[in-house]
Amino acid sequence: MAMLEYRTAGESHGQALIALIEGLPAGVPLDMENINHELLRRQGGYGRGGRQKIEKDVANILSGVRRGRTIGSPLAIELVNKDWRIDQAPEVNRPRPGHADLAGSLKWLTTDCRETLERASARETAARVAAGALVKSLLAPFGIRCVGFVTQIGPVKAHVAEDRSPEDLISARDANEVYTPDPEAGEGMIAAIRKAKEDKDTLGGIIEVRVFGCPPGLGSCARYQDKLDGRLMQAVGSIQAIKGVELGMGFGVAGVYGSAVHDEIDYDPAQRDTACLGFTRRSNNAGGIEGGMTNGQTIVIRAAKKPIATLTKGMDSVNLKTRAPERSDYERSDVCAVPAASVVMENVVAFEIARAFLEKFGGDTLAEVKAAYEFYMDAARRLK
Ligand code: EPS
Repeated sequence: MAMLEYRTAGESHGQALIALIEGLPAGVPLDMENINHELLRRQGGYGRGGRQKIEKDVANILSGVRRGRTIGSPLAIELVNKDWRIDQAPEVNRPRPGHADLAGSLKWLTTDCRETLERASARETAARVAAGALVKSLLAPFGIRCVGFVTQIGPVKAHVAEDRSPEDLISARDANEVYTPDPEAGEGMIAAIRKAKEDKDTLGGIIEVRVFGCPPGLGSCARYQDKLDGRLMQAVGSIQAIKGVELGMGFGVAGVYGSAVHDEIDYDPAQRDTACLGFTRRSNNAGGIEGGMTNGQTIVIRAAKKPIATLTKGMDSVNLKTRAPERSDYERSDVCAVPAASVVMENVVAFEIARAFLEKFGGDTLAEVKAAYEFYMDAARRLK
């Protein structure tokens, strides 16, 4: 039986984007409304550019589904590009510092950066969002929820308390255009993006995803490849423009005593039937993962996104054809895509959690997955 996996294909101005998902059990009811809602959120957020006015991303499921439920076969999703013009699009010979332009042109032995940028473009993230949003339907029956939001844009930082519920985070996040649950910081973030636009510049930021309701034991300490922290870091680090990823206290662990880092353990019988099985913590600096395995606490993962490499005012570069110094090329782009990146990260994380979930509880049908989950949770509660 296939492990849960996905692949994407498609160029920014190609015919379509494709996500191919393998390894989903049969019987998972799809929530098309939610998939399309996530695609719409990815297209939005203050600071986006002109492309999003052209496209209306809607998931077209080509295979793997009958009457709204998975049937255990490979599932293909298509997102049609309205702006399909890859053959007509002009050459780009003056690479943008920070983009894949120069590295890709040297790799594929071409002076036309378009051959690289078409695939490197963050438009590919639409396919990743579709795949992640789709597998959330597998996680939902087990009470697992992923919530992504923005915690910083440029110099403006949000304050988001650790104990906020998923419902509260989602409603606060969805109430503003920069997808942050801190409305005051949101105003400052919008002002910072406006200023960057005036300055013909771009802005990055920090995004965070919290995963609620994960049972203990996803991932493994037995093989390095299976460690869930490493896998989440790879998945999140592979999102376009991400330059740093941290779990829980992250880089903050380096400068203080162990007693200020590690999360002390209590037992509360009232929480025996929740994901933590009653083993509560006084803090969550580990971000829900110890030894590469979930420990029943909320997973907290953060990523730093660099500012978009396409600046209206350009940056100093070199013409690949003549080697003469010139300003970098300008392609239509965004001033700030940090809100969109929070949607991408939420769904990318959801896919990794679903993959780890099926590694532990997998079966051919959702009914078998449920039985395995219930068996494990019951055994863990009785553990003596
Ligand atoms: C994007 C689509 C792209 C860019 C952006 C993200 O569309 P176009 O190039 O036609 O404007 O707006 O891509 C980049 C930031 C990049 O560096 O390539 C999208 O759908 O997210």
